[in-house]
Amino acid sequence: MNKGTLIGLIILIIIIVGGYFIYKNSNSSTPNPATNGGTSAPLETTNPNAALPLMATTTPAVKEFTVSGKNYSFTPNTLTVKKGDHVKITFVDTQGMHNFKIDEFNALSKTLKGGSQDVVEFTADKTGQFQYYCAVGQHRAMGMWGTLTVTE
Ligand SMILES: [Cu+2]
Repeated sequence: MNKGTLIGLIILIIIIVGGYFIYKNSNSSTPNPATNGGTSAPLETTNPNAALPLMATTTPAVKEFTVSGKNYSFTPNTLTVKKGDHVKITFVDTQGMHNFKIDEFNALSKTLKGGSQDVVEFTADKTGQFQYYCAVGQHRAMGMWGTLTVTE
């Protein structure tokens, strides 16, 4: 092997190695546009969040009911409100000694004699079905209860 072929071989190696790095760099640069596209995607997910404040602007409504009680039932025995409603119930006792109670909302009227009434107020801050009942004696077990449904 003479000097001429050795230099030629070195030049050839330089061209091959240099060509490899140029090829590799051009390859590794192609994923960059994809990652740029990926970083812009999370910006689009902020748009659904922008709609949430609109839903939160609904003003709490006042729902008023009159519920009458006698031995041993409530009329009506079902009430339905929406979550967040302020509920105002006028409990009218038409016969016997009764009250109106909902444990989950800490709602309790005075214990009344027939012919009197009391107002119970609370905010329906959770969804579900809740029992309202008379807490006097065994009246609840005797059927003096109803169902308050709080919807979303
Ligand atoms: Cu009762």
